[in-house]
Amino acid sequence: KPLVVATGNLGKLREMQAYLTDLGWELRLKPAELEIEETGETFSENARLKASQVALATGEWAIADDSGLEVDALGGAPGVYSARYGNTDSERIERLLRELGDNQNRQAQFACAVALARPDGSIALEAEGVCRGEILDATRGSGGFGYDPVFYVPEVQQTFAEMTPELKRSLSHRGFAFQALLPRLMADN
Ligand code: ITT
Repeated sequence: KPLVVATGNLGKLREMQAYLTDLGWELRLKPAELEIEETGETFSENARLKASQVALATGEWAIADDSGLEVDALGGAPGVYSARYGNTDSERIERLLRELGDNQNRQAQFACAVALARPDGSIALEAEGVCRGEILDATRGSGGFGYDPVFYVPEVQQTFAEMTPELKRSLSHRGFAFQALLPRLMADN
């Protein structure tokens, strides 16, 4: 059956599609004119809000992802405001590096909440995932999107932007959220 992937972010869309292929859903894009205001204070509130409203507006099942970067030395900022930290990816990265300055504590994590809504807007499933890492002081790599070039994962000695899409999927915040959601997505629907 049809499933609307409720995101306007192309980098995110590409990753979400990779998790959702071959599950028996017929994936659809969110109508571009449909903009949902993210009024929630948590990733999971915002994911539920986007999934519900897109489901209601389209009359189809919808899946949404709300995610962001939480930097320890910045008290968890930009967090749910990660998309609103600047107008472009490079503006957002510049602001992040400026705010962090020469702070020695570079610890951070990416967090992701995913929610699946029924056509009536009710939430059928949700899951969350986290990936710990460090903020570099300059960009490395050209893959991925968003803050990927400055987010370094010590275990594999690569930034998200240096990883293959497969590697990023196996250890990212979005990867863990989808790994938790997928078995239930297949079993329940
Ligand atoms: P939608 O709400 O339409 O899905 P958005 O970009 O506004 O798109 P969010 O509100 O969830 O999405 O904001 C998440 C921001 O966090 C996003 O703009 C990226 O800058 C960043 N982000 C999330 N996941 C990321 C990842 O895997 N790699 C790099 N940056 C990421």
